[in-house]
Amino acid sequence: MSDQVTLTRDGEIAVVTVENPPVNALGAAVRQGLYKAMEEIDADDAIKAAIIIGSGRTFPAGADIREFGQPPQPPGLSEVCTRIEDATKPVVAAIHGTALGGGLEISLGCHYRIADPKGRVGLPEVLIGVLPGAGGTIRLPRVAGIAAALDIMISGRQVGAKEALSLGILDRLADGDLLDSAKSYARELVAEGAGPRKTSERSEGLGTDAENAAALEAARNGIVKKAKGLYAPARMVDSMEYSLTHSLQDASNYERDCFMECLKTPQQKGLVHAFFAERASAKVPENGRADPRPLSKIGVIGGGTMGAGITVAALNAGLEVTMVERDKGSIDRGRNNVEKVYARDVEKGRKTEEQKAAIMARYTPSTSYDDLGDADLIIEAVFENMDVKKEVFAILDKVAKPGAVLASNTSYLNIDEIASATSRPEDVIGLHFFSPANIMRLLEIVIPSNATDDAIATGFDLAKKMKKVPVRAGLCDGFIGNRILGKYATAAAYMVEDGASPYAVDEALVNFGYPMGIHAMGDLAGLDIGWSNRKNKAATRSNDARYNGTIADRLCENGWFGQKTGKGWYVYKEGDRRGTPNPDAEKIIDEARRDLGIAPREFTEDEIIRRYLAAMINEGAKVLEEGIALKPSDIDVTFLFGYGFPRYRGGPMKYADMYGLENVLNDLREFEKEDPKFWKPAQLIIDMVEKGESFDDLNKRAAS
Ligand code: T1G
Ligand code: NAD
Repeated sequence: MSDQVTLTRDGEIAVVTVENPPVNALGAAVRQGLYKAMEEIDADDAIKAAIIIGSGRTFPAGADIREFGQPPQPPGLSEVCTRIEDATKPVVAAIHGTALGGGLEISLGCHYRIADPKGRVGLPEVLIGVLPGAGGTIRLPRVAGIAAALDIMISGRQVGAKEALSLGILDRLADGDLLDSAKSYARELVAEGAGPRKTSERSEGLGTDAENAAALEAARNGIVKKAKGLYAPARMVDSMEYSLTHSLQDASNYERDCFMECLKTPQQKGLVHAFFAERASAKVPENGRADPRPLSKIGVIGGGTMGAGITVAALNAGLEVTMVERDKGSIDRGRNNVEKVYARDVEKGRKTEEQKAAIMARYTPSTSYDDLGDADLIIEAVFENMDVKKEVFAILDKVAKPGAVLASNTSYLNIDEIASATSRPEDVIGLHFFSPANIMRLLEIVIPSNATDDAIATGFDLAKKMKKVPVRAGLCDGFIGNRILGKYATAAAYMVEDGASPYAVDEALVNFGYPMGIHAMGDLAGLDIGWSNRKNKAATRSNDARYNGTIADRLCENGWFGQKTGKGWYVYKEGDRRGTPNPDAEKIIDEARRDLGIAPREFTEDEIIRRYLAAMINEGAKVLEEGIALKPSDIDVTFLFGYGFPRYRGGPMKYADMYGLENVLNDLREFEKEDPKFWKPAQLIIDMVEKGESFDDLNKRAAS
């Protein structure tokens, strides 16, 4: 066998166990071990049936993604699945945890499938830019039907065991211990004389030729269109269609070719990068050096937009929450902001009244800070005003228990100064959530100068409990996300002043893969937030930098703050969230250009994207130079989970590598001619181009 696959016998039943922690990925050694095990089983007459099972927390969760792009090592996964299917004795897959991708394909190669009721199955290859390449597009439709199979593949969703049973993917759910149940099932099959049952030769899931063709067409017109920008979904339909009229061998070869085509696409590289970047963001020095403090009770100060969202995220994580507001009216509003989230869940059948009541029982509204005496962590989300925040932290310093972690959700303010209002700055960190805080997965964990490792580790522990994607950010104006946003938003503002239509800028960004453009995003968040930020900074703004707010200020001076006022860059009818271009905004743009003495010029879509990304990447490099971000992939994760950057492009720093850092530098050099101050290339980019380095090289260095 191999050291990652063991074969044991329990009488006439063979048990093949995959042992490749943490998720039993189907790397070369596992494939070789499985293949050898099938050879041995077929050769041993004493064995009447076999079981394949995963050790530890899960059945194999897929091919080993780290092997992508490496020279292939035989046997291929498709070959292993067919070898299992060709076994001369019935083979049962015993599934627990997550049988995903190649893992589900292995189980479909088996003749029978039993699962732990809490188990899940899926083919999430689309999430990493490929398609099921080991028989999934051939075997799954034969048991589950074409429509269900394509829904599972193109959504990438995980299917619970009960649903998988009803879809015909599973044959049985285990009752009690999985291995024992699988052995009884295998013995039953032997007793019944039930031989091997090849999934590739089954057709229960399939309809008539006309029905199958209709389902494929529906997929092409429906879900494939929804998978905007992704290459793999259309190939999944092609491969499935091909398999209906060709032999298993020909269909497997065709599926393989489709898989190899996907492997060559840039979006596959972007998606795999995003997969590992997301998992690398919590690997920070502080977590390695200290354990988090206990965390079961938290306090939230402020029940507004952010305080309520943070409270819901904490309640969903099973924590107890005490929310403190200024007065009765405010806390009633705060409570209502929280309760209405769960009321909607009940309304939509996502929760029962009992579940809502049980959650709200862990929520305590209050107007007294004394009620925070036993909180392990307290998150402040009051007005974005330094004096108000320092006043709050001074009170927390008196009421919070020793060892409590004190955190601010400020978007821009200096957390060292906020912490200076306490006698325990070592317990103060920044926890920068994104709105809506119960939905957005990004959490910037901001590291002030005096914070201790265990206080920081507690922030990461909270992120894990809340299923947030944490990013460690150093202290500067706007941390990682808002600081870089400031630069590319400025580049967009300059383009509009110089002649670009804000709607053309938005269209270019949507074509690039964003869910919406920066002007539509501004209208959604509220243009007044940027306006007050510009006004706050007016006194300290340097005079030799070109101002970026002339047009946006004039929109706000008219009271046009976006969706909340029905008008901003776009005009919004009642209940309409998309909006149409605001003709009055276009008048204001023309006036502003005249007042600024600007002769408007054309901007191509390509130039709009080059400027937008150059500004983003350049500031990203400066954030790395200053150690505000420890590795480029953290910047990528920030923009993937907090700012709508298209996941298949991997994030701005990954995009820079794929676009070519030299090209980024050339763009910066070109734009620098018109505005040396704004477009001055980061020294890091200049040095990396000289050394022929990529941001991926920096990621690898940070991981070593
Ligand atoms: N390959 C390599 N490493 C993997 C891996 C994989 N498939 N899955 C997880 N890991 C690593 C991960 O990087 C992390 O490492 C650790 O395992 C724990 O993961 C032909 C080609 C299974 C639901 O897409 O969705 O099969 O950070 O932190 O939250 O058709 O991992 O500790 O060093 O995510 O409990 C299809 C991907 C592959 C599943 C567990 N399969 N994995 O989640 O733990 S393509 C997938 C997941 C394929 C065939 C094709 C999740 C999980 P480290 P984790 P988790
Ligand atoms: P908000 O105006 O919706 O809510 C602030 C709440 O704080 C109000 O309900 C107010 O009554 C309460 N409050 C004020 N002073 C208080 C005090 N002394 N004690 C107790 N409660 C007090 O504001 P918001 O949008 O929730 O923003 C809160 C913080 O989160 C700000 O620092 C903001 O910069 C930051 N933030 C906002 C967003 C966003 O998109 N809105 C995103 C990230 C961070």
